[in-house]
Amino acid sequence: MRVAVFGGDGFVGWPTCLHLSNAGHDVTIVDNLSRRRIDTELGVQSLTPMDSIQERLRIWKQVSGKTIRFELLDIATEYTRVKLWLDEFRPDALVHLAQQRAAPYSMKSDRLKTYTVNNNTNATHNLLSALVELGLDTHFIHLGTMGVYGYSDIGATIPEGYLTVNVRLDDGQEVSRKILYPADPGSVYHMTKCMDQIMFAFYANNDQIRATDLHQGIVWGTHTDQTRRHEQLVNRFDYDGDYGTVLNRFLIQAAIKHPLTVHGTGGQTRAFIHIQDSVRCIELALNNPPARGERPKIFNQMTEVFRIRDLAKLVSELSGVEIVYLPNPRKEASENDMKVANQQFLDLGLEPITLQVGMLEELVHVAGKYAHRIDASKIPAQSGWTADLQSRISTIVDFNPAQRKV
Ligand code: USQ
Repeated sequence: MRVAVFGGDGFVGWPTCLHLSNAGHDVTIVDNLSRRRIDTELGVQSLTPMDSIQERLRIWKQVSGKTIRFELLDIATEYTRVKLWLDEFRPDALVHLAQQRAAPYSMKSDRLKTYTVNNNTNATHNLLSALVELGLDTHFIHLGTMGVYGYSDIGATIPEGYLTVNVRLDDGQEVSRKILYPADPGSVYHMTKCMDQIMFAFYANNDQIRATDLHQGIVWGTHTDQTRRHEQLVNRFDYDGDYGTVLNRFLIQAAIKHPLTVHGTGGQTRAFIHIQDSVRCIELALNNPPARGERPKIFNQMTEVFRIRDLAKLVSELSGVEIVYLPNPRKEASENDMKVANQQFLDLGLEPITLQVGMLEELVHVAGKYAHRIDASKIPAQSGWTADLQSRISTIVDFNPAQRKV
């Protein structure tokens, strides 16, 4: 298939491109390289050393014999170029990952809230609008988030996108309807993913766009089968207070004997998935598109559920590093339970990598290997969800032993 991967230079995008190229698809990356710009803005860098996108693609060609093309394009602001490019490339499928994906970054300031909304919603809408205008029947695969559901415990398993509700009609009869699960975003970033869902529903209904929305949990891990093939194909790994996700942060903290930074009680329960499974799921979605006229297909792209303090305990037991419970800079429930349906991917053959199996490898072969590149001053969370919570940030930074030594 001809596949366009928008955001193919990012953490999920890069291994997705290699995975799909390896599977024989004709892949082109479209990216504005904004993730690299944000690293510079925040004064941070990936734990793993990353080459330029052109160099990465040169190495991929050398290692695999396969070509992945690259187009430097900002799909959120350059609508006309996006349309011209789509008209020329005419992909069978597109994978849309070209969005600002960090919740803390999206809550840092009014400027970054606005940037996140403008970038994420315009990116999605520009692609949808161009497909309709060009009359392309491209399968639109979007990386969404588990966070669209919120994390409140209602005592029922979170379904895959749609909730069955019974509606009492005016004449007293009851009918059953499937509706989009009520959106309950926990950050401006998550809010944009909720808005994406509405756009897919509208364009699937109005223009028969074939859309798949992948509600992904927190990704952990670094390597996939393809990124392992050469040192210069390595994936990025974020550990800073804005872009680092919780388990990857705990792993590098363990590697440098930095206390594991649990926010609040650590009673927050979240869904997780390994990066290798993430790219497999995208391929499964690619091979199983919805029919024209069907409502958007929604998958829960996650494999395991953990409470944050239990994750910290696991990493602590493995590494001997202590846990610290810090004031939570986020506005989120301090304790929640969560059960999530993910049968669709299991039925399609996904065999999940479990944390118990994969974590040790990460700790030794990634966090340990690159520990010399860690800047401990970038570890503390820097973004409060409200002005009140922002005032706790100095407590978090002061609490941080690594920071105290500086
Ligand atoms: N947390 C800690 N200590 C830390 C970092 C985080 O206790 O040092 C806690 C947070 O307070 C939160 C939980 O861990 O309760 C998860 O935080 P996270 O930074 O790992 O994940 P999150 O901000 O939710 O966002 C990440 C990705 C996002 C994706 C989302 C999936 O950045 O792109 O959509 O995970 S989900 O969480 O299921 O919505």
